[in-house]
Amino acid sequence: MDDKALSGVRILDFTHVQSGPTCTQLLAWFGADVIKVERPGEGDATRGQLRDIPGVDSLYFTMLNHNKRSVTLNAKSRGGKQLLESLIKHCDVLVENFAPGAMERMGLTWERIHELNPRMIVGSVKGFGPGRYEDCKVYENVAQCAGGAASTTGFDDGPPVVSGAQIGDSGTGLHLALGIVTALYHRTRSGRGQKVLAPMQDAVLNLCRVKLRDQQRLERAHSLHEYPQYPDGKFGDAVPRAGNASGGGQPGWILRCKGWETDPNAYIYFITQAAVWPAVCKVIGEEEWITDEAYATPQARLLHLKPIFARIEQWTMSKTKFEAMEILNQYDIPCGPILSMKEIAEDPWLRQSGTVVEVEHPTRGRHLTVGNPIKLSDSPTEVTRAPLLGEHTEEVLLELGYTAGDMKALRDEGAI
Ligand code: CAO
Repeated sequence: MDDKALSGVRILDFTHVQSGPTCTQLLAWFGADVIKVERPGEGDATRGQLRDIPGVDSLYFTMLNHNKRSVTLNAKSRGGKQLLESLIKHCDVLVENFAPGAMERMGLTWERIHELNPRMIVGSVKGFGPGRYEDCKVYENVAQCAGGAASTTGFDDGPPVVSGAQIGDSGTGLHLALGIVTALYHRTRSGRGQKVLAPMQDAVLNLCRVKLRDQQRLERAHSLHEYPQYPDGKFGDAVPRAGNASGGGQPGWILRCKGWETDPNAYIYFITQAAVWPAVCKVIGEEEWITDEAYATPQARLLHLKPIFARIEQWTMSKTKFEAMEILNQYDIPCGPILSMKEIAEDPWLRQSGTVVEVEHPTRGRHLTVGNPIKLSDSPTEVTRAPLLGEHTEEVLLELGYTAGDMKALRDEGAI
């Protein structure tokens, strides 16, 4: 018996690019039957973007669409519209991330969908929620900028910086997935579907929550003592960029390790957690700092973070990042190596946990992917390859009751 957590849940996946597909991929990993609807001929634009092998679906597409089925359907043709309506009646959830107004232009208003299937949950990603930008198209970095991430990332003397972590796209997809399973749970009591909206700006802001905390602290105190601007620099009226400072009350910084001159990732993140301050002093050979008034308390240390980290760095530069990790972990000193993508791809433990997975694909061969980072003890994830364009059109139409003759007519019309 298929006892996956979401088995039996059918998702009409009308998503493209990254944000929406992240959400439906997660739902597929939890066991939902995800039917991805794509335009005949071209499909999701990412199939052809950033291609590394000519004529083969890109890694961009294959890494965001695992465990799904693909149906091609022209939503603007007569037959395609009918098929879409059958799918709406057949499925529990519709997920989409089209530009604002695109669903309505296809005739798929919330009212129409709800009329066809009152139990249907409709999950949407949009760039912005209601307001001055609600009609705008949005990509990842726009969301990072509008959600407060860019203005608070980077160094004080440089421009705003966007993060390599796709918090706008994949971050919003995660938020939407939670909204959808919550609505599914609610439906078990109410019997009705509802709309779930995850705007990208809001999702990024949610992930930047601590910066809004700091904005209010700044307004009260005109200074933020754990920020690198303290005690020498000036604070303005908005939260400044904090470089590599730790986001919380435990001061941290990125320090060079042995080999940094040639290896761009020979660095370690080092946190001077108060509880292990004596151990830090012992490791770096500054035991007098344990009792010296200038260093003994977390409050006093905030005035000297730069020289403290410079001294710790003298020590980390004498070790590789992995040697430093090994020593520091013996003392429970929180730290982490700066891992390159190459190191992550080769990491045996991430492979063992199923977070880095090798998948066989019929046209590209074997490729690496990020598996399900959320582990359910009774519903383990088996990562399967992304579908080829329209690979399951016939299979799904047969399930919907379409005959071979119906399918021929739809094909002749260009609807599938
Ligand atoms: N059959 C027929 N038409 C289809 C179709 C199908 N199966 N699938 C899509 N289309 C049509 C849509 O109906 C739309 O047509 P209209 O413009 O005539 O209404 C058209 O394809 C294009 O859709 P789009 O405007 O969403 O696509 P785009 O490439 O121009 O914009 C994006 C992409 C991402 C900027 C936009 O979709 C968007 O802002 N989405 C919401 C925010 C979001 O998710 N952003 C994250 C993207 S990942 O970085």
